[in-house]
Amino acid sequence: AVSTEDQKFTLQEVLDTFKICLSENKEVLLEHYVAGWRGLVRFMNSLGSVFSFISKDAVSKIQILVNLMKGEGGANYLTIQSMVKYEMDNQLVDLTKKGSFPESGCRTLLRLHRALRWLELFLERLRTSTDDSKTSAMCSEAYNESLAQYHPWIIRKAAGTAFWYLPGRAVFFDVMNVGSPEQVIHLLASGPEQRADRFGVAKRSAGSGNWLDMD
Ligand code: 1PX
Repeated sequence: AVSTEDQKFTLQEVLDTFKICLSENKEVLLEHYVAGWRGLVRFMNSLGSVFSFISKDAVSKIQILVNLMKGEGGANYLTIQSMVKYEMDNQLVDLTKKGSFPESGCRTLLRLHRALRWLELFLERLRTSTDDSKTSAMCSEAYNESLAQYHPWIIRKAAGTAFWYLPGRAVFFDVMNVGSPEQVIHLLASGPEQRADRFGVAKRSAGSGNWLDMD
């Protein structure tokens, strides 16, 4: 049975949660970032159990951040900026290869954030797609342009297999729970370009010099 809580749950709320991440002085509040991610995981879980190996990884990374926020040094994990400063100042990050700090906040957030880049690309394709567009194709194109670059062959293979089981476009629109396809498209159109403009941030370039490409 679907609980009332599940019924209230819409993509709009998740987007709003991510929007309020940005503090007045343009820092990113981790509490809301984590809450936004929890919302995404719920969406993913509603799409079926084939994706559970993907959502499990997201959940464990969310948990790493939550533990750091609740831990001894928790006060340093208020924003992404304070987290980076704290972990860098105290040499709590492996800067090149996996080493003593496989669960640093920096490394964990970087992986989650690369996944958000995938989502951004995927939702943009979904928004501009037509009735006969295949979600599996949109998903793997978005994946190849983002996350795949950081995944070893075996993970890419597993992800590619999972994409075959993605529900169709109509199910995605439905699951978002924001109304008609037109309303979904409208919501998705208030996307990253507009946000970037509003905050005076230049649009990220796909090429080098992108912080998502760090280790
Ligand atoms: C209404 C539509 C909403 C749909 C929401 C979907 C949210 C997607 C969230 C994807 C989260 C994936 C997190 C992956 C983080 C990651 O890159 N982890 C790898 C590296 O971590 P490590 O600690 O080992 O360095 C890790 O190896 C990954 C393992 C799992 C496989 C990840 C495949 C990612 C495919 C992304 C597309 C997801 C499609 C979901 C169906 C909608």
